[in-house]
Amino acid sequence: MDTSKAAKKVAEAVEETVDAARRTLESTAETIPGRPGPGSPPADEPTEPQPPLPPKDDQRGPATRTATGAETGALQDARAQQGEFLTTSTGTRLRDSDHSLKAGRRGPTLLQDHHLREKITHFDHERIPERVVHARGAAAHGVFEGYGTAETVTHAAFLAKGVTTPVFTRFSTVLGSRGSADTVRDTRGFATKFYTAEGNFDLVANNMPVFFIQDGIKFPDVVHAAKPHPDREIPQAQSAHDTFWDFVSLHTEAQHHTMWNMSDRGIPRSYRMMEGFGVHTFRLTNAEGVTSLVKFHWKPKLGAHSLAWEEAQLINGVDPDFHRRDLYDAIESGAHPQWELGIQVFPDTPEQEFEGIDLLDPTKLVPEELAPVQPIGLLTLNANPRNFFAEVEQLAFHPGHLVPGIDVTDDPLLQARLFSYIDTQLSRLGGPNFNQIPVNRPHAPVNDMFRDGFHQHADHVGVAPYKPNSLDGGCPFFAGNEDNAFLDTPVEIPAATKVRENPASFDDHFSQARLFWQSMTPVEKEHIIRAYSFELGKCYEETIKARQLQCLAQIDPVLCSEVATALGMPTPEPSEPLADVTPSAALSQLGQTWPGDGRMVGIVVDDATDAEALQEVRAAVFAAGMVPLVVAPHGGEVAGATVQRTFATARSVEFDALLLAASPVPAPDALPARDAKAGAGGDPALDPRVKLLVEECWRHAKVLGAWGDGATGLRLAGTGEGDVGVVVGESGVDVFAEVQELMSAHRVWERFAASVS
Ligand code: HDE
Repeated sequence: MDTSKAAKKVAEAVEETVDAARRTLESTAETIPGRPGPGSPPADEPTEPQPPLPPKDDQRGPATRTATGAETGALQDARAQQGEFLTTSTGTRLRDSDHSLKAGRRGPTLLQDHHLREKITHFDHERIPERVVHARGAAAHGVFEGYGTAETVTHAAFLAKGVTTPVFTRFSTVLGSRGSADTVRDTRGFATKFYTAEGNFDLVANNMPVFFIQDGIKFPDVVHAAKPHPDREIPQAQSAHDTFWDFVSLHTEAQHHTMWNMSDRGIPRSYRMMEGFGVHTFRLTNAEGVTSLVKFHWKPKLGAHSLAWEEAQLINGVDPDFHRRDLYDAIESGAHPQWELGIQVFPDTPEQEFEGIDLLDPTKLVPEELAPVQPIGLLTLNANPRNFFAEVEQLAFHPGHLVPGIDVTDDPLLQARLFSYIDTQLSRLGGPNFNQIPVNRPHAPVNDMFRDGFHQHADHVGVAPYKPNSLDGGCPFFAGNEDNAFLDTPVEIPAATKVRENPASFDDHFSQARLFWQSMTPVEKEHIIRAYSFELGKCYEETIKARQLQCLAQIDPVLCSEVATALGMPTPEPSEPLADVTPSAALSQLGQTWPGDGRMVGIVVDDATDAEALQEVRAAVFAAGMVPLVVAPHGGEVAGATVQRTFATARSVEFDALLLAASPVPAPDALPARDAKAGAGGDPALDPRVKLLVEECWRHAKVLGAWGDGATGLRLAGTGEGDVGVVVGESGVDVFAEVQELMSAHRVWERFAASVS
């Protein structure tokens, strides 16, 4: 029997079950994000040819522009596959792609099999080099609207009031390979390409406002130290290893950024819940030609929030794609994430300092209390990509993609970046024409005189791609001020001697690390102590730990002694007096309330759960802009709803809050041999996996709620009414209303006891 006959038999056998399952799915699950295609598939292989299915509603591709920026008027799917039939890459229809051309059924394959050769050759070359850093990431399309408030400092057209600009934003980790886990402790990238009418502007930012090094020439060093060891190529995507701590303890300018990585900022809850920082100081020019120095900030409408460390570690195993999924699911479910773009503005003085802070030193931030962040526009991410490789992998940023009104400064870190980003695309994207890849194409007319090269998509005309020329009528012409040309701001450089040296102000390596520590709340300080203790505890060499402890002594005695105790090492004394700093409350992530858009709420049910009540709660969760995930003893349909997770497949880390509508007795698969999470059992009245869900949610300071039999479930799991962050009531809808309110603080912070102040 050949495979298609075998497949047919399988399809017939499952037809009935599939039909029933599909009916349930369609009735109850259509608003749960994550469906792989625009519709449910039939049980057997379709037999009638049809054009390619459209993408899902939440997806969009890059604008259909030419390689030179012209609007084509083509439909979005113009670049997608065409026609009803399988073809070669040159459009010839094929009747078979499963069998190679052979000399007889059992004979050798013939060299003349052009289709086999084309298919295998293309496959052999499908991979391109991953990004040398920031290899792991996810991106989404969106729109940016200017508030007009930046007009006093810049004439950049896209920042003018009411101007909307299409954007594509990519978030990333720094250290891991392309397939590494999302929730590792690391800095995150936050890079946005604005397709403005004046050319592309790339704001290539991070979720931390400072960087490890002050001069870009050291970038290969810090990256080599932080990446896996070159001999055994471990550990993947993390800083908890000797080479990282060797570098940052010897190279003390890295201590401030390291402190951010060890704080909760290193393990964000979601890409949607991260701040973004341009890090460097930029120079803006307004319509009158007056310049200002600024730092860019992204402020998430959902607030900046983090995972608990244990939660992050569990997620890396349970769902290594957690941040990707979160972003895509949120956009698919209509919870479009938003950030305000803001600037801190400083006078452009020859010293390039503000309140004694050197604005050219990328290891320093300017506290918001000294220079408030002024909102200048709103970013909304509203569509997922349609093709990850075409859009996200081939996306190429460059801090030198600037538009009139925005210029760089002499920050020596930024200066090296201005070289690096174009250079890296040459090997990653295979040649100099990467800006012609659809996702990188500007929406402004392109009239460069770059010609030829690998993968040239433009069909340039004319005979004189040089200047000056007369054969092409002197075209293209230079633009002047009145034509909105980009101006390299004429900044005066004082008479200087060529040196390989830093300004003296760059020698302060500890004061802002101390400022950050002093600005944290007690619970955030506990997390920092734990992170240093964990990471240094993973180092092999005592010398490296001792050296880093000496750095911590320079930052804070409590931090240093707590970490030293955890490492079982003596607490060193600081070698210099500690800096006298004023804390910045804006650096803490606690203390406010935020919307819960796109958060996941687990609802534990069993076969006795009241279907109507469950339906009401699900509706209330949807109405709150969140996603209800039904967790049941078995898959299929329970209490009239489609089950998204079973006790075997669920893990607490997927949920922001947990509701119990039932107190399920152990399900038949609650056997340690079948599901190790079932452990040694426990109370025979409650499924041990449900107990684990409750315990972990409690431990990670998540809100718990219960009604009806659920109250018994909570009690059997060791908590209940009266406990902090636990809501028990008569009706599910009322319970959820209270749960939602508690969730707005992100966590039940009171559950985390702090021993430091
Ligand atoms: Fe990058 N960085 N970087 N970087 N960076 C890259 O460019 C580099 C730095 C940042 O989603 C690379 O296309 C140097 C600071 C982001 O595609 C590369 C230096 C900040 C991304 C590169 C820095 C960043 C990158 C790797 C020190 C925050 C991901 C692949 C002088 C302001 C962009 C690529 C994306 C990517 C070089 C330091 C942010 C090699 C030499 C500081 C968000 O060109």
